[in-house]
Amino acid sequence: MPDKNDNFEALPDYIEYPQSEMLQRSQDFYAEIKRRRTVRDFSDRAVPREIIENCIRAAGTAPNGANLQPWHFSVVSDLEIKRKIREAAEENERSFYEKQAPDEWLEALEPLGTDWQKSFLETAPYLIAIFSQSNRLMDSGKTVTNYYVKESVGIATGILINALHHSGLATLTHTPSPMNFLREILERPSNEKAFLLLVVGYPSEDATVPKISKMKLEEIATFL
Ligand code: IYR
Repeated sequence: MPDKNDNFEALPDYIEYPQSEMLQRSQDFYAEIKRRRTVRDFSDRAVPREIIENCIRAAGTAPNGANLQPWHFSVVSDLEIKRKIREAAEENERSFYEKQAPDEWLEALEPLGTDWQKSFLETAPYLIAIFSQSNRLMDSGKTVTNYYVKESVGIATGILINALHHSGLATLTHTPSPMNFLREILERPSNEKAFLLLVVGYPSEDATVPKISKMKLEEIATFL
């Protein structure tokens, strides 16, 4: 292979599978990911921290703008901090459900059975608050701008949810609105903005989920 320059190396870990195996792998992956459900009933059973660490390592491999990796994952297991997050989230959610939310939005939420009460924020063993970084202060003292921040953090979050599911954990993508309180409670710097709060743990034994379906391939894709 011709040398490009010293910044490049041969693609290190690519594996080409025979086509029959590719087909099998794509089917297996779909079967695995389609079992993922957003859960709101969590058990308080402990989860080894190393599993969470590995899943965040996986999230950190996400493709992102200029490889500036504009994210921070704040992992909360401390009960006192979880309680503070629950209190602040419930205060906001209460006003969302009782005052701010337009009827159309409440109607859209109806099938999910959500309300302002968020006891899972204390029950689940981990809350992972995901922050996006609009810029970063480098060791040199220079501030660099990050690019495609929402896209990058969204992709990393998707990989994180996938990794946690693959490990056997249930998640809830919780979006308290507004979420500024997370930056304050978790003492994150001013260049960071809370992106979402992932609730992580085992589902409770009596966990239920809404009967919903996903759109068919023909409804979500066109092939030209
Ligand atoms: N943030 C609120 C409301 C909510 C909004 C959407 I869009 C959902 O898919 C689910 C809930 C809450 O977390 O209850």
